[in-house]
Formats: sequence, C-alpha cells, structure tokens
Amino acid sequence: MRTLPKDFIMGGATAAYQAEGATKLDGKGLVAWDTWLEEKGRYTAEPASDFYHQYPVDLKLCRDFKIDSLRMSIAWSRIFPNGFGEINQAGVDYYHRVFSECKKQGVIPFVTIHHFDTPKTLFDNGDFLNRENVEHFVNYAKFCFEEFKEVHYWSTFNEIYPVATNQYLTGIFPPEIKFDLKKVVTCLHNMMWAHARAVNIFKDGNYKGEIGVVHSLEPKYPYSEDEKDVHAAAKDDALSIAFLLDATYKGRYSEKTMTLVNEILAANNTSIEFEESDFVAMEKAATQTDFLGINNYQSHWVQNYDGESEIGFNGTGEKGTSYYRIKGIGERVQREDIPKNDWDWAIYPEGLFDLLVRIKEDYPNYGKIYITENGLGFKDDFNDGVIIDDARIEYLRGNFNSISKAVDAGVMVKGYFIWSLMDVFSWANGYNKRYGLFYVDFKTQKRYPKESAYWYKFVSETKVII
Ligand code: BGP
Repeated sequence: MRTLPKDFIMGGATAAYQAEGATKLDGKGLVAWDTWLEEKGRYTAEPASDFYHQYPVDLKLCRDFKIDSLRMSIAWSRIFPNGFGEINQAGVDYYHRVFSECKKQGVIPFVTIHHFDTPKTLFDNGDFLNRENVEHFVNYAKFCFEEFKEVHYWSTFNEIYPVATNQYLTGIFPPEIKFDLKKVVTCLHNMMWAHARAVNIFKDGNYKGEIGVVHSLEPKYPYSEDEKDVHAAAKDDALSIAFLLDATYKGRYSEKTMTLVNEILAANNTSIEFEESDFVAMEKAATQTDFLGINNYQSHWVQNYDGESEIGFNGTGEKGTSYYRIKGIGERVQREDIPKNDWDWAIYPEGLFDLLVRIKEDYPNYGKIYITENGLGFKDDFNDGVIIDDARIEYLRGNFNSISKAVDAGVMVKGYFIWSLMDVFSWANGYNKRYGLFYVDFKTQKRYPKESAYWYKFVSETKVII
C-alpha cells in the first residue's frame, strides 16, 4: 500500500473562463473565445459552471471533502477590460470576495494569472507574438501582486506550449492558424520572457508567497528502437518539454535543445533569432522560481514522419479519430497495448513517474513540484444523483502511485490538483467531456459528488492511496 507525505496538498483545479460564466457581466471585457465560440455555434462558455455566483457552494464542497486548495485563475479582462489602462473595480471586488470566502472555508487559493484568456483587444493585436503585449501582461501581473495580498501562491501562465500550438500549429484554438512553426517558437519564447519578468517583479517587490509557472508536460517516447524514431521523439520532446524547462530553470536554451528546434524550423523553411537581452531577465528568474506546476494527462509515442503536416482532432469523444503528423518533427502514434479514453488520450501513469524523475535529474534547481492538473475526461453516467466513476478512480490511483514512487525516489512533489474540481466547460470539447469530482447539472447548476469525490476525500484525510 502506497502513501503520500503528511503535508501533501490535495487540491482541485479550475480556470476562470471554464468555470465562471458571466462572460459579459459587471464590466468584464471580451476575450477572443467569446466571439469565436459564437461564430462556431457549437457551445459557449455561458454559464459554464456559474462559478461567478456558485463559488460559495464550491468552496463549501472543498471544505466538506477535505480539498485543501483551489487552483483558479483571474480573468485578465475582468480587471482590465481592454487589457491595460482603465481598471474595472467590479472585477477586482469579485476576486476579493472569492478569496475571502476561501479564507472562511479554510481553502488555500492557488492562483493562475493567465489561463488561455488574453483580453480580445490584445489578442487581436497579436497576443504573445506581439512584444507590446508582454508589457501589458507584466503590468497586469504586477497589479495582481499589489492588489491581491490574500494570495500566496501565484502561477504566471497556464500551459505555454498548448497556447502556442493550439493557436498556431493545430489551429484548434482561435485564431486557428495551422502549421506555423515560427509563430509557435516566437510565442513560446515571448511567454517565457513575460513569465521571467513577472517572477522578477514578484521577487524584487518582496511579495509574500511562492511563484512559479504551469507547464503541460507530456512525455515523448520513441515508438521503436529505430534511430529515426528515436530522433523524431527527441525533436518532439525538445519543442514541447526541453525548450520550456530550459527557459524556466536555465534561463536560456541549451545547445542540444536549440539544435533540435532549429532542425524543426529548417524543415518548415523558417528560422528564429532571439533578442539576447531577453535572457538577462530569464536567467535572473531561473534562479528564483519557487515551483514548477505540471499538468500531465498523457504520454505520446513518436515515429519518423517525412510527409506534410496533418492533424485530425478528436473533439467529440469518438474513439480512434485523431491523428497527428508534423513535418520536421514526427508522427504521434497509438500503442495498441495502452488504454485510451474516448478522446484518444493514452492512459499511462508510468509517464508521470518518468517525467518527475527526469526533471530532478536534468534540472536539479527545480525547487519543488505541484501537479497542477491531472485527471480523466469521461462521459459520466448520471443515475438519480449517483455517479459511479470507477474509471476515474482507477486513473487517479495509477497517477497517485506514480507520484508516491517519485517522492520515494527523492522528487519534491508537494501537492496535487485534480482537473477538475467540478465539471467545467472544455475549450475544444464543450460539455460532454467531464473531469470533475463534482458532477454539474449545467441546466440547474446543482452539484453532485461523484464516487471519486469520496475516494479523494479518503486519500486527503489519510494520505493512503487505496
Ligand atoms: C489543459 C487546460 C485546462 C483543461 C484541461 C483538459 O490543457 O489547462 O484548461 O481544459 O487541459 O483539457 P480538455 O478540456 O481539452 O480535455
């Protein structure tokens, strides 16, 4: 029987746009998603889980189910409707109310500054491809540190790699640009530079608490021992993992990483150069970042691929409909012996263990790790208020065992945030892909604990993985 450390934080994760609803209420500015989703006509983020009004209910559930901490994000456009300039006091007041309710219920707020929701004015102006927007982000971050002194855990960004690739490689997020590798790398770098500057402001300002960044890290394994497959996996890893961890913990990109990234760019007839001065801020931040947040859901197996880029995105939960082949990188292929969920995400808890150990070895100054997202997207069955989600429990058990083994191997993992606390809106999948410990009836907004919520409570109380 495996256990977790006694002081291990057990949390639940959410994000503003996926949970709050109230997308146009009380002076909130637009985000690109508002108009894009309306144009698509499939679903919107309104009212999502209505966290804007239901937060006392959700925080009470946290208390009742021994969830120590709530990972949530601040919607930039609630504070600055245009991304900068005039402040929307109603938005500021709202977050103060949420934090004070957290305090009342004994729940620690673990707050992300940016979770996929750049204000529309800045998004239309190039988002993080435009270095002016880095200034706006840094100013917004500084405002948060000054204003929300109740918060002692800050993450600058959520998932820089998916921002860059969903926007400019797969095109499943607005502005739906596909296969533009130069934009991908530019976005990754500019966001890492913005992250570094926010960390430095936090540290120079002596604000109380911890600051880090949340990366989506999905291990890449070669599909076979063939050296071409090994090389394809190395390239996929370099762009999606090493580039970001080098930036986070070395403050610049290692030669090995850049050789592989340059090879990818050259295959796509492009190249990149960085401003040397960016690395000054990045190197400074690298030594004072308090934690790494890891979002991990799956692992990938990669084989050599010599064709043009092509992507099939499974956003409906029809098993077997996804494919991913990128020119200059490789093809991600399914391994038949590894189970997948309905959205073709491989369920492989060993990947999380490998990842944790690798970070300790490759980036010895990593400080500490929080698993900031992990969970199973599932079409939950609702029977008169009873939701038996054994598949989710099995998924969690596997991943908790991996974490426990990694802790035994000396990796400093200090907490875990299940994605998601309650069912929320999913950016590219709508509402049938549920992750929550609490089932949300999106019509009535009533919450129902799933079987997994009771399992989670037991683990939180005892630190024993059953
Ligand atoms: C991460 C995001 C979350 C959440 C999660 C599940 O990439 O940080 O916001 O959406 O993935 O993904 P999905 O909803 O696409 O299944």
